[in-house]
Parts: sequence; structure tokens; C-alpha cells
Amino acid sequence: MGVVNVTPDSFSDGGRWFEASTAVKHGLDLVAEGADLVDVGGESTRPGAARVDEDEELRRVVPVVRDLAAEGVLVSVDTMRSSVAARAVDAGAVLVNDVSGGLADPAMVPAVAACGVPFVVMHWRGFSHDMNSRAVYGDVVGEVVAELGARVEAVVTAGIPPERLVIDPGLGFAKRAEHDLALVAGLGEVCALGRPVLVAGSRKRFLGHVLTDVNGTPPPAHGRDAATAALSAIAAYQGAWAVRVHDVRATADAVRVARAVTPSG
Ligand code: PMM
Repeated sequence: MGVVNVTPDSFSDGGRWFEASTAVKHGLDLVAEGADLVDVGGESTRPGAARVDEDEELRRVVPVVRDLAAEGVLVSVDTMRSSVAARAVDAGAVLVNDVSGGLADPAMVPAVAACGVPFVVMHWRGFSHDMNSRAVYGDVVGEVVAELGARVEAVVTAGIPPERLVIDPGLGFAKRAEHDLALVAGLGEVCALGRPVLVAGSRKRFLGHVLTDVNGTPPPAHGRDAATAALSAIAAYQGAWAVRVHDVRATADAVRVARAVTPSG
């Protein structure tokens, strides 16, 4: 899954694809580099980010989804708003990726149930503006698995069939670097929930933390793509269904290597 952030302020690529035509071109480039899906989002969720208003999110997302879908690209829409999800599906999106797992907007789960598309349920403890204060765990893998499992049950009860759900441990969301790394190591336990697993660690802070130089300075976000490819291989090897990344080429190769060495059965 390649990322197209149609935002002025995403932490790793903010502003680069803010014009619709540039965003569409970027999505097509990601497909040419090996992406099977392109995730289009119009709201930054970086730690501390304020929310974008609904009209602006629609203005950013819908034309890009429409133009990419018209080119035959499989598009997912990254949104916490039911209105944006519904309009994006009308414009051709085939999957709704909600980092709040339907918690931010009570109309989201019924809207996705009505649209009939798959839904990504991510582990989420609250909006970005203060999520770092919620990064408190005793056993991070156990707690994330339990909270995700409960969320899946709630979403199924609210009308989306289990076979249409994808789950995501939510790397970087209400998590510190050590939590993210423990979740990557424990990905098998997330996979054991029995739904396809999406892993989205591309360029995130925990990779910067791993790569700090002798002065303790992390590389900038765009200097974390080799680390992202390594993460993609680890996730694929452990059974992830998809990895969401900004730099597709390196990850596509990494995933192919992981597949080639994954024991069959
Ligand atoms: N992270 C970001 C945005 N969307 N979607 C899912 N399912 N999982 C994530 O972890 C996730 C996401 C934030 O990253 P970005 O600013 O690099 O897009």
C-alpha cells in the first residue's frame, strides 16, 4: 500500500503532494513502483496535529480518489469521517482506512457497512493532539491485541461482516518507540486475531529512534526508507497482509524477499 498524503503538514511528506494533479501523478508512480493499493488521505495524524475541517478534507481527497480510480488504481481512503469515506467510495475507493477504527465518528461503521467495502480497524486510543499521554502500557502486545479484538467485535456487532475487516496495530499512535518495537516483534499475536493485518510503520519516529547518530539525533523522515524496507520484510515474514509505505520501490523488493524465504504452509 503506497501513501499519498494530500496534506500540507504530514510529518514525513507534508506539502509534497498537496495539489490534486501532483497527488494523482504520485499515486500512479507508486503503482508503477509496485504498489497494489494507494491510500489517499487529507488529514495529518502526526502527533500533536489539529483536525482539518470536513469541507477541506473532502476538497483534498475526493478528486484524487476519483482520478486514480478512473486510471484503474485500487484506492483506499484514509479518513476518520463517515462523510469523506462515503464520498470517496462513490468516487471509486475500494477500502476505508480509519485510524480510529470507527471511534472518531459514530456514523462511520454504519456508513461503511452500507457501502459494502472492507474496513481497516486500527488500534487507537484517542486523537493526535494528546495521544502521547495515552502511551501507557504494562504489556503492550497483550493490551493492543485485547483492545483490537474488542474493537473488531464491536464493529462486527454494528454491521460490518468479519470477512471485510483488516486490523492494524497502529504503530506510533499512543505508543512510544519501545511499544512500537515490541508490537513488531509480537506481530504474530496480532495476526492470531484471525484477520488480515496491515502494518504502517513507514518513516515513523520509532525507526528514527533506532537510527539515531552518536549525538542522539535521528535522521529526517525521508532518511528512514531503508529502515522502512527492513520493517516491511519483517512484517511480511511474520504474516502481515499489507504494509503501508511512502517509498514503494524498496519495500516491494523487501516484501518479495520475505515471501521467497517464508516457509510454505
Ligand atoms: N498511520 C498514519 C496514517 N494512516 N493508517 C493506518 N491504517 N495505520 C497507520 O499506522 C497509519 C495510517 C500516519 O502516517 P503518515 O503521516 O506517514 O501517513
